[in-house]
Amino acid sequence: MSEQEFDVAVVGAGFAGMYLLHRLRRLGFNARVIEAGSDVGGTWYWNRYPGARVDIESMQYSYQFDDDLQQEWRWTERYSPQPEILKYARHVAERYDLRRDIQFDTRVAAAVYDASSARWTLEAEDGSKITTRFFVMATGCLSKPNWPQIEGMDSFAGPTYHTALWPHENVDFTGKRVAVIGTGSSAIQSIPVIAEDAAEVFVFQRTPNYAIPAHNAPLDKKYEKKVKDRYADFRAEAKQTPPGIHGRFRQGGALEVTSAERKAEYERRWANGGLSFMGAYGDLMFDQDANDTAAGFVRDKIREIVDDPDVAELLCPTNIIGGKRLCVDTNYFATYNRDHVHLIDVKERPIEAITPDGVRAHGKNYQVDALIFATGFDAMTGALTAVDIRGKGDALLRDRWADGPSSYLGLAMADFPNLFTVTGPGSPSVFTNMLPTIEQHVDWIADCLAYMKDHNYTAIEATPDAEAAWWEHVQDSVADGLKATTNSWYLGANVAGKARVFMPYYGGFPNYCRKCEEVVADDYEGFAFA
Ligand code: NA7
Repeated sequence: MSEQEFDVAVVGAGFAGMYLLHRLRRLGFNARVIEAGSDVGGTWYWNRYPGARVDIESMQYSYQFDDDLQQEWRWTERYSPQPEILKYARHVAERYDLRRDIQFDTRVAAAVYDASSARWTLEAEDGSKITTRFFVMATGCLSKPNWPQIEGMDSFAGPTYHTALWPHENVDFTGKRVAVIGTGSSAIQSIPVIAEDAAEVFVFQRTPNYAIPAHNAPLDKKYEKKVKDRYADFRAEAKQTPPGIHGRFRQGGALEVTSAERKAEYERRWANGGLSFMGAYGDLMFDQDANDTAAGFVRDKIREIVDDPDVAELLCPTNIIGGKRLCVDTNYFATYNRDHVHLIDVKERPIEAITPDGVRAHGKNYQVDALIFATGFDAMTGALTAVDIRGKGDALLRDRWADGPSSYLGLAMADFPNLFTVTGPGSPSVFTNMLPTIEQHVDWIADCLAYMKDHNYTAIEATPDAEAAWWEHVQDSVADGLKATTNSWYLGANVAGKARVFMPYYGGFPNYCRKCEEVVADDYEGFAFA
């Protein structure tokens, strides 16, 4: 980074950083985006593993801030593959001439607040620095890869991959023996594609996952036209649903109907595919018996699809459905009917070691030519605590969050003035369609900075009371239901040593937006200006 001064520094050139830059420029701010990768795209820049695809329908997983953009852009598939989403991000960068204010290949290592000047100094890993009045971490919820702690981790002699750090060049598994560790969404998307070429695939499964078929297909042109003819209304309707996704969400209880009616409803949703499966009944995440009906339906589907009954049982999840993020698959379960795809259960007896030529489990060395970690992320907080962020009185964010994060609206933290987070812990983020959520956050932050400019304020900070009250509300939002009963990355349970605190806000997108609007209407209630 060159030694320059900016009004706003934004870390991350994913969809959040890109839109924020666009908004800030229009408001006349001198802004700089700093990005570790070599191009825009964030999640879609890094996660290039075979089969990577969004689990929200393409017509909804895009920006809506510019109607010309959303009318012009043509998606080709119902669920966009990673290369097409990256192409879209690049198109946006070019359309709004964003790259000239983005510094690529630069990873921010530290940020220090100086109270006397009310400015931040950001330092990159290469030692270069910039100073800025405002500092926004637009670093994403799932961006810090999680590597497991397994004996001999670095001993494998062949190529090692992480799904979240996939190489840019084509990786050819033709004729190779491949081990995949993990069975989350990334593994579920990539295993069927890898199995197309590989000679043998060994999947090491700790926890089986529920997956609903995507039924991906070329985007129906008639549907595209129908949506585009009323895109604004379509988007507005989506924002009224808890996840901010247009779809059918029913209010009734699963046990209020006969078992035949329930089965028919699940069959319709299975045939339609995707995440809307969980919208079948309003109590699936609140009532154990209701949840059991949906979970049992999916388990029966797995038993129908998978030929070998023992393998099918191993693939059947026993935890609640929806406790972990539901996966959306293409041929995942059927892939285990192929003779060269092997499932190794490592739940009771964990992987013993990574060896120079494979993976040792159950006392056996599974020899492979390539090793893939599909082991997820240090979610929600990982990218924020990876930077040495020091606020007032030298408060270090990483230490502050040692027992779990706390934030006002997922936007700002007490003692860290002029720092904003986009989709931070305490916001609905990962429970929603990320694109509209990102736009809502960015608009809120941009409007706030414009307000400060108008009022000649130089510093803003969340008050400790407002932050504590919001965080209590975030915890209350999951207190009654089943959501927090599963060991998931929402709880930090997937990272060794991480505090178990529920991080995203489960109160729904409409309630969250209302709260953000009320805060503004109330002269930024819960924030102190200087
Ligand atoms: P996930 O969903 O966090 O999945 C990671 C997987 O890796 C999961 O099955 C883990 O099992 C497994 N894992 C982690 N450590 C180990 C060890 N030591 N041994 C065996 N298995 C292990 O990450 P993804 O990248 O698939 O998806 C993340 C999100 O991206 C997803 O929710 C979508 O929103 C998109 P575990 O379940 O912890 O027992």
